[in-house]
Amino acid sequence: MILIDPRYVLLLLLVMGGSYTLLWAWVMRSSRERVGYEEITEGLELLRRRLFSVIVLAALVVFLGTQAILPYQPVRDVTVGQPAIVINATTSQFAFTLSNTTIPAHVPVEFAVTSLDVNHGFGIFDPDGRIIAQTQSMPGYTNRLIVNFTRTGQYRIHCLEYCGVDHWGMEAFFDVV
Ligand SMILES: [Cu+2]
Repeated sequence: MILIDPRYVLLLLLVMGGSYTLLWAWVMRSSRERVGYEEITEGLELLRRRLFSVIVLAALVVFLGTQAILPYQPVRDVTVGQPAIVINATTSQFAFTLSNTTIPAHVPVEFAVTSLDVNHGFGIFDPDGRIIAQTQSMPGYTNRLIVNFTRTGQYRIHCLEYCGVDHWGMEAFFDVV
């Protein structure tokens, strides 16, 4: 798994934002001069068409070149097995209700997830805070999420679908023993 330090992301955003601001400052400064329309567009049409071709070609190469390394198939090939226990998980604004909050490790566990009101997310985070499984929680429908916990500890469930004003605080905990 690739984890990027959030400080590098912030630095990247600052560099991008700074470059963009400088570019617009330059555009604002240079827009004071009056130049004829033809003078500006002359030669630009050809450049624009060539650039467009290069971008389309590059996108096509990246799209086709990365088909063989897409991570979906290895995930689809994994078989978790018949669940040993079923945990009923019900969501409502803004809480999770679990039929059991102490869950055994090393056996397939099924979460039967449904909602009493609107759509919610059901994301399971391991003791290090990394998401390991998720599904949607929908009214009138039960989604079955089967997980085999290989580590003991306290896990957290967090809503991953914006469901209202207190969405940010919608979480629950369970222990894998
Ligand atoms: Cu939510």
